Amino acid sequence: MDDITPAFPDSLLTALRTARHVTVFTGAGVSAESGVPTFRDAHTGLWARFDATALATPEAFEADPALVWGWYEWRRARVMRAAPNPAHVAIAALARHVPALSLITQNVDDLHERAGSASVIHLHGRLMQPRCFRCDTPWRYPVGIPEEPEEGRRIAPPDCPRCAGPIRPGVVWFGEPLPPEEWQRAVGAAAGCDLFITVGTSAMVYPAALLPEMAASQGAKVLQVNPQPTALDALADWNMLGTAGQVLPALVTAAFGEAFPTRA
Ligand code: BJW
Ligand code: ZN
Repeated sequence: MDDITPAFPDSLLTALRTARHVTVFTGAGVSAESGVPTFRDAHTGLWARFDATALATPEAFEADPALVWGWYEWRRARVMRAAPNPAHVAIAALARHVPALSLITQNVDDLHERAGSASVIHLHGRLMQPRCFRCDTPWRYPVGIPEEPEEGRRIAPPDCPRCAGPIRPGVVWFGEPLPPEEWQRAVGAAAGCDLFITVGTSAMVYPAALLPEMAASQGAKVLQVNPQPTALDALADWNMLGTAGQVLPALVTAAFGEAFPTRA
């Protein structure tokens, strides 16, 4: 097998070893190697096959709740069958090596938590925490992993036990505000860190995409981990071109000597 261990500049390793507060900011790319599709990657991204405006807005849910609920049930079934990958594991491990680590994710899956990360800031909500579309009452899924419905299957959402309104996925759709407490925590983590690591995001969705700029403007160094160029290339002090599952475990090993199981 080819040696794909990336080489890291000394300046990056020093920045990581001496950082007092590291903030990690993740997007869909961190879960790609777990088999969870990204949004904007050509061919494999969700938006290559589905129309965002027909699925990820409150208007879309009002117009066709069963289409939207069915799509999220398909995604929930996939996430529940997925496992954290070496990138999630390395981020959880990094928290044990630095004095303080904040983890901000745009992802609605729970793979960071399942890898052992605590206090994850979920900017775009959580797939596993649905609530009523009308009265906001939280709703619980039945226990167990659902059958994976075929793509595009309509499934009527459950009724709210309190007001009989439709239950909606617990995610933030376009045009909706981010959860205010999570946003405030994210702004604090960006402004207060000395190293900001952005992983697997195209940085095209706002206001989340402002966070790397906020960190840089407060003096933090910025590391980007992504196999493709993004809007953040010019801002980042280091661009590690590679997948999260390759780069992050190798980085933690290079900086702190913690070894990770190699993949078959
Ligand atoms: C790998 C990899 C591997 C692949 N390893 N990497 C300013 C200007 C213009 C527009 C706006 C603006 N401010 C707000 C807006 C509107 C809008 C917006 O940003 N639109 C833009 C698209 C232009 N924003 C909003 O509407 C937000 N709300 C808002 O602003 O509210 C204001 C308000 C205030 C008060 C009252 C009312 C309103 C809400 C945004 C919500 C976004 N929601 C989604 C869907 C969530 C639910 C769901 O999951 O279905 O969140 S959209 C989607 O994009 C999802 C993601 O979290 C988000 C970001 O995507 P991400 O993670 O970057 O994924 P990709 O696919 O784009 O990129 C993947 C990357 O991984 C790529 O770079 C790959 O190369 C890389 N990769 N494999 C490492 N193995
Ligand atoms: Zn209700």
